[in-house]
Amino acid sequence: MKLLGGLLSPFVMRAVLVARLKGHEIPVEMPEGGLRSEAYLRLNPFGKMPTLLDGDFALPESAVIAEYLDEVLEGPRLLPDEPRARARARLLARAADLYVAPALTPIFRAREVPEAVPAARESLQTALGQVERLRPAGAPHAAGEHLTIADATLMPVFFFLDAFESPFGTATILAEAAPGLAAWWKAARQTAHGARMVEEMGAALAAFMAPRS
Ligand SMILES: N[C@@H](CCC(=O)N[C@@H](CS)C(=O)NCC(=O)O)C(=O)O
Repeated sequence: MKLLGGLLSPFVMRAVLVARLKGHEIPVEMPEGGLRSEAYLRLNPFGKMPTLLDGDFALPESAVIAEYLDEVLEGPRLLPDEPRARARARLLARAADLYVAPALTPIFRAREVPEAVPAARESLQTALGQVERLRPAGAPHAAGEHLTIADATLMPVFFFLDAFESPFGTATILAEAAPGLAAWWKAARQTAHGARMVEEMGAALAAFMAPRS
């Protein structure tokens, strides 16, 4: 098995974390020829990362990859058996995909389109407040009592809230709009998997930001 993509992508890191939380390492590499090559588009017609390769089976879309890995890899289940707990884990992950991550995109692109940042900060505040309302108050993990795919989805997205605190105040928005989530993230980034992820994504972000000669 391998993942095509790079570790700076929160979508790639979601799949990596699902595997790690189940006790597995999946190698990650950029596709030869890039995301727009004919060869890659045959595996993933969206031209986005990640794509999971499992033998001759190519699977795009990180949310689907996360559930597939949960099913095929040995280890603790990250989608609970109980239907309501399973639905809540999926709901938190979906809210991150549909509302939180898109609010961060204009902040990531602030150098090109600075005028989009104020609206993005507002959308981020709204989205984080909405996700906070979906969580059981005081839950130790993203969606409740147990680690689920929601943790693997939210952790890489929240890396960027810390990374963009200066100059965009994104960690402050989290602390003010969603104090419960802020407490969850503070604990999550101190776990072994969280600290490793922060280090890897930090290195990837520094490389991405470095001036190219
Ligand atoms: N819905 C997709 C989103 C993947 C996505 O947007 N990946 C970005 C990196 S964070 C990407 O590949 N961007 C490259 C591009 O669009 O050219 C998933 O969950 O896998």
